[in-house]
Amino acid sequence: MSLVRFRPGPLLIFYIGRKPSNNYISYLKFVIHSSKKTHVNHTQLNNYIEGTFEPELMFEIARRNNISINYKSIDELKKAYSFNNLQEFLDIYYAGASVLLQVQDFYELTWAYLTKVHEQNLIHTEIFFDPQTHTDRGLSFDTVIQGIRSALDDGKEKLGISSKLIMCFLRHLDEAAAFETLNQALPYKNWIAGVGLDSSELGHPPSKFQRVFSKARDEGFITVAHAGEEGPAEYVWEAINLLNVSRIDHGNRSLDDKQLIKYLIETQIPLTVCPLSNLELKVVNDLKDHPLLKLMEAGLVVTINSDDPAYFGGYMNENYTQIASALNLTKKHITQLAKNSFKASFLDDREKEKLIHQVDTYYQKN
Ligand code: ES4
Repeated sequence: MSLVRFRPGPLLIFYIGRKPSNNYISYLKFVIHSSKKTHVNHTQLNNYIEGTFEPELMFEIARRNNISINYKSIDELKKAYSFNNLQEFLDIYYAGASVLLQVQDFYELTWAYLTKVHEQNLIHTEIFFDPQTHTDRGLSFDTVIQGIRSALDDGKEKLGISSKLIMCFLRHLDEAAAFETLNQALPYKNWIAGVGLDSSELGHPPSKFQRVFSKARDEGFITVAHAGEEGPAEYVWEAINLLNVSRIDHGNRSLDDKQLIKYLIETQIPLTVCPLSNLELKVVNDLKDHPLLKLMEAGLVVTINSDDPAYFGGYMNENYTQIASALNLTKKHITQLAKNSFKASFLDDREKEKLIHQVDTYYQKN
């Protein structure tokens, strides 16, 4: 994303070339579109690799694998991207992912994402992947991770994009299945920075996965979890107290609980917020009602992310421009969001400081 984009997770780069006006929209457009000669960075932390599956690539891979898609054309498929809630989206998202069969398919999916975010000047991405979506169809864990990993290696080498992988457990499945997935991941421990929790939130509280997260932490994984996207603030407490998470994915519903907000401010546990996802999944009815600014002004560490950009109509740039416009964000807010994205990342402290300093310098000069 010139500001950078992706679900999971990635980091954002601002380009500096000429002075923007004081108006926030020109500032943001400037950040996004100006010359590539100098830049400030940004990262994205809540981005699903399976959620970057653009319809064109989906049809191509389906054809190659002799799998028929339930939609006659790309346009027909795109028309189906209209959701009333998280579950309606997940049904179509899992169906889309089911055309991925070979290592090469996972490679192409990931590489397509990386080249796209490279155009938006992303320099770092922290990406979710859902192994159970694939192993439940008979694929091996190895097939999935080899394809993703080798594209990420090429992304580093050829595009200069660094990355971290976060493996999510599907919370609509049971604890035993999550343990099995964790065991499958152990031989690939060096490739996976953390574990997360995703899929249908309501009725599947974090407490269901307390023991598997405990084992994951013992094995050295960082932990994160989706909480308070559709579920109650209580689920955010559970993610913090029972799963020991370093970040909350979404967390919108935290605002329902004053004590929780106080705690999130004190501890500076970040929230990875996804404006266009929230709009498309009817978590909010209008971006003007989005809680992002309230959360920021209260002093929480809030970041902007794109979640499943191929399904929700936008990568990072689109998330930034649309939320900035809806909430009248100022240059100061936008700069704070970029700095938060580094602060909340799993980069090491020296790297974070360097990147935050670049954002500050950019802000002062522009
Ligand atoms: C997801 Cl937006 C969202 N929430 C929960 N689980 C997911 N898996 C893919 N996208």
